[in-house]
Amino acid sequence: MIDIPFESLHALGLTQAIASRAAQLTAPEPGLRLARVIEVQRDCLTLHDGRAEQPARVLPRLVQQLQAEAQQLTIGDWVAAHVDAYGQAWVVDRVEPVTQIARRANDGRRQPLASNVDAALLVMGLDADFNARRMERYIAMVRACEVAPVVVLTKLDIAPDAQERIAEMYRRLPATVPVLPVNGLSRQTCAEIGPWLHACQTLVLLGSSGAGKSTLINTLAGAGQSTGAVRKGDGRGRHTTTARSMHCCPNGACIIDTPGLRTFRPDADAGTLAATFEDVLALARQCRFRDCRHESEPGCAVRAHVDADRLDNYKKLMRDAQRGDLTALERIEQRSKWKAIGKAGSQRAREKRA
Ligand SMILES: Nc1nc2c(ncn2[C@@H]2O[C@H](COP(=O)(O)OP(=O)(O)O)[C@@H](O)[C@H]2O)c(=O)[nH]1
Ligand SMILES: [Mg+2]
Ligand SMILES: [Zn+2]
Repeated sequence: MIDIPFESLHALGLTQAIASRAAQLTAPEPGLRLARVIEVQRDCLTLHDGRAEQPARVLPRLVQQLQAEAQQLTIGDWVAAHVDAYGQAWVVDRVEPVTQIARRANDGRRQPLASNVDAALLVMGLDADFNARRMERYIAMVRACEVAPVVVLTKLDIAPDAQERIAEMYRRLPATVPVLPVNGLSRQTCAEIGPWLHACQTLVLLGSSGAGKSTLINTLAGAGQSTGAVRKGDGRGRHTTTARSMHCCPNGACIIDTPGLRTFRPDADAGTLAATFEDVLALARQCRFRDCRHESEPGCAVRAHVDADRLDNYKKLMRDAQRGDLTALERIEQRSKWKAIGKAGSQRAREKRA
């Protein structure tokens, strides 16, 4: 049986759903405790079991088992751990995550970013970082993982084009996605993001490097007393930008900081991604033709109402996802086909010039 001190783990975001999954773990080791992964470094994890944090290693058997399932321990995971005779903590099993945000690496491998999160704060600067297409990809990525997106636009106080950019975001995104323009350095931001910071909620911050993620954490977690469960946001200074770490807010929410995330491919099939563009899907039902591709067909409700650049981005995401669905062999075939077309093209260009 695994020891689950619900009261002390509650501050780390333990929910009833996780607790009942944990109770079903059948690891044979005695003296197991439930703990949460609060920090991930290259080859070491930090766990918190409600009493203290502790560096831990992962049993090779578990590493292999997870690899076989294209999985990997990540920040926010709940694990069963025990301490050996030398005082070394070992992760022996993992509770299957309720949600997990993942992307696909360039080689096609699945890369988990954070587990057991309720909402994702998608952080983007209103300065040169601003890019509506990238924000739409973030939204698609987290919605495909059944995590609620909250758009946080930082640097409201210093970006000269802030009002235009905020308006563009409102125009493009469906009304169901909250958009919060903030000055990440101001205490006022705690009140604006407050509704998403309930006790027992776990949030993850995603956005490119320099967007203001660590600044937000400092403002949200640093404002007030540390609960003692997880270190305060300003805990160890700069390392938070190179590794993933979890921080506690005064009102009980847990926030996960991640290093810069700029380019990525969502880990979802085209159908799932399409569903995250709810405005496009809803309007598509009103197109005159049932198989409308929203290109030049007459009576297209999507083209009439959706921002043109948003629609282009939607189509691009669908193409990318379909490419992602191909097998490795199909991808090679497709690449050589494109190569051949490219070659023929430059041949023609040469002939033209000659
Ligand atoms: N004026 C202003 N500066 C900000 C704001 N948010 C972040 N910054 C600054 O932008 C820089 C990068 O922020 P940081 O939180 O380290 O970005 P991260 O890489 O996403 O963690 C820092 O110098 C912050 O002080 C904001 O809302 N207003
Ligand atoms: Mg940072
Ligand atoms: Zn259409």
